[in-house]
Amino acid sequence: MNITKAHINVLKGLADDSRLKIVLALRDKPLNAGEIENIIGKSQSSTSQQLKKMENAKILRSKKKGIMKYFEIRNRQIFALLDSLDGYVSVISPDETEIVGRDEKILVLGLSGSGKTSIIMNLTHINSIISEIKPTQGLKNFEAICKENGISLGNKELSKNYKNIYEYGGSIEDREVILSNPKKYLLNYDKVIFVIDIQNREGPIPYINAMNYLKDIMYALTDSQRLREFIILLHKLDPTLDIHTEFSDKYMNSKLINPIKKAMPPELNYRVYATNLVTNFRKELITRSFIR
Ligand SMILES: Nc1nc2c(ncn2[C@@H]2O[C@H](COP(=O)(O)OP(=O)(O)O)[C@@H](O)[C@H]2O)c(=O)[nH]1
Ligand SMILES: [Mg+2]
Repeated sequence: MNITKAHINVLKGLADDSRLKIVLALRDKPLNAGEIENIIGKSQSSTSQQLKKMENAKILRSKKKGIMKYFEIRNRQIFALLDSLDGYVSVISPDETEIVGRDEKILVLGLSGSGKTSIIMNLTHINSIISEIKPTQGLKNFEAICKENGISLGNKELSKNYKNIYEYGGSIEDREVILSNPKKYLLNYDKVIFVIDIQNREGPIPYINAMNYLKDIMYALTDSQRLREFIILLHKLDPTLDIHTEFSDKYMNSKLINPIKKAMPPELNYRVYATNLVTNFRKELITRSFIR
């Protein structure tokens, strides 16, 4: 590799949480400055400054449509670069889960008992007696979950992030609500995390309820591509499990990972991780979708 100014400019152009957020927001379609402003939650002047920098770094370009100016990604190779970065980060810092920037809204979904609340607690650095928490019903903001269960919100710096983490309960009633209007319940978030309890195999066909829920969500969403980031956690992959039997790679591939790949629409950007809380939220990347 010959190191040129262009190499440095691209890296500098990306090295900021707002600018990274802008790149991800432009993945699906061009946006105008006002729309970008809303997404990154910054002022008009700060947004236009960032956009200028990114145009100069040749990451974005703008186009006039009538009186509106739209911004778009200059070359989609940038997503291959970001995906490599993401893979690299998940290898070198698998435990780094603290989210930079305060505006990203995250929704955690999955069947009841899959481990959603426990994962959120762990991501937000709250260790508590998790088994005492009653099943989450309906939509809960994490701050509300904490209040209800008398859990300390920790230091103020982190507590700002808690406000942006939401959990939707996994009961049949709750699932019906979500599926009745997925646009309303799912597209409002920057990141949707779907949790599958790999220890709960539910009857003759393994993982049938979790897979049906996942498929229903994907089916309900096919006419829209605005799910920005979708992450599936194959959760409770505890280190004590017998990896030679139902938890072997081969079994997990045929019963879970391949069915997931089949269920996902080809245009959706998603990643699948194996996780457990026994080793303090260890996550290991299993598969990711192709870059468009
Ligand atoms: N073995 C194991 N149990 C877990 C793990 N994570 C959560 N649990 C347990 O799973 C149960 C359900 O967790 P909860 O967070 O309430 O699930 P939710 O209904 O999806 O919010 C609790 O008893 C947790 O202690 C894990 O990684 N391994
Ligand atoms: Mg819960």
